[in-house]
Amino acid sequence: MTQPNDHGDLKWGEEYKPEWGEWQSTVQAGGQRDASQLEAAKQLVNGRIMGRSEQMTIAELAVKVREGSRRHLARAITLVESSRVDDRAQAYELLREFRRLGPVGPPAVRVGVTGVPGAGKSTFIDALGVKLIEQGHKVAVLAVDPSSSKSGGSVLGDRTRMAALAVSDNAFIRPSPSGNHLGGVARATREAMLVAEAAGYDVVLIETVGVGQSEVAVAGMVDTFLLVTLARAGDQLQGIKKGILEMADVISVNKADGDNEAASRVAARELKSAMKLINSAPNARVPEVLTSSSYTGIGLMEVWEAVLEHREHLQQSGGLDRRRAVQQRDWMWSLIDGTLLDTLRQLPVVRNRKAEFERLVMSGDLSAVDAAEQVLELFGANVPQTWLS
Ligand SMILES: Nc1nc2c(ncn2[C@@H]2O[C@H](COP(=O)(O)OP(=O)(O)OP(=O)(O)O)[C@@H](O)[C@H]2O)c(=O)[nH]1
Ligand SMILES: [Mg+2]
Repeated sequence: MTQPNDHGDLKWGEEYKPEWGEWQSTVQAGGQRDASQLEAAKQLVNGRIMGRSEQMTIAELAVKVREGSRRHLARAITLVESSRVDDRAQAYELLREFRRLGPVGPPAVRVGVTGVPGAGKSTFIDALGVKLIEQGHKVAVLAVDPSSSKSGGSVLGDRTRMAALAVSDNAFIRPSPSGNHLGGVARATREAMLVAEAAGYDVVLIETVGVGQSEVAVAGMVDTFLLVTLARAGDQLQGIKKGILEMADVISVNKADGDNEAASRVAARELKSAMKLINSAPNARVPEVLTSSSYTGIGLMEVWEAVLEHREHLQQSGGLDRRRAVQQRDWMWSLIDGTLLDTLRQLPVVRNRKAEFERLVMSGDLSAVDAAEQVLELFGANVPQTWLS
């Protein structure tokens, strides 16, 4: 007999590699999964995640994570990153369990770190992270980079660029989950953040690529957005979309060392003036613009102070609670959107006829409106009866 929570019951999905969706729906050819299978799935953590020799329930896994076991933390994050149907059900159960157990401490400080490739984000996080650990913090480093699965470079890069942090017991570094679908990568990172916080990590730093869309996703998870930029002429405005400048809560002109030091200060001053123009509304908070070097360490803690000040300001004004409330609301909708879309696209009746519909629309034999209507009718007639459980 296979494990009750094994994937074997999902015959139609076995060789199917999701093209768009990151996590598979709970739909299968004949309808929904058996209720007893679902219950079993919630109880014993998938052997594939835990290793066959260790059997443990989701509730036990939650306790181990909260006790600070790194091995269980890594397993729990592997679970939430998985896109398999059975893993998704367990991942949501794990998050429910954390919620039932209540917070481990005050809310973690969540910071998004963005900037063009090569701006020095990883090196900055490494150097800053070591200092924060010296202050007694536990630091989790996560990443949102939907391109990382294509290049494969970022995994290697993060591990080697964060060498000092990587050896610390109070740091946990997780490269971007793979997948070229931003929604799925962002979902996995958000859930990994919740797992790390349950394990007592009180600082979460999320590195992202600085090209636009990923920042919007990360802004939906963090309290403060830090933009790491460079002094090289025009760099601070080139390559960084204006929208990202508008999102930044704190900016640091990085690599302010050696020959670059003076130019960095000039660039910071110029950027400060530019930011005043961008945030010209009477009560707008103009982001702090500082300089930093991960090589000399100069300016790192000042940047961190500015991050904390921004957060403090948010907290005082009630903005932090509001921001987090809005993030919860948006998370709900992104779970609904993502699940609906993935379910629709993975529904066998839709998948089997996808090519046919596309051909008819492209040849002009069927209008886009009529085709959409028919696909949605197929969906309506075959909706599953369970979703996230
Ligand atoms: N001079 C100087 N060089 C730095 C500093 N920080 C990083 N670098 C160098 O800049 C290069 C890129 O650093 P990373 O930390 O990998 O930059 P990143 O922004 O994380 O890059 P991606 O993850 O590829 O987007 C590396 O060669 C670093 O050694 C710094 O403070 N001063
Ligand atoms: Mg990096």
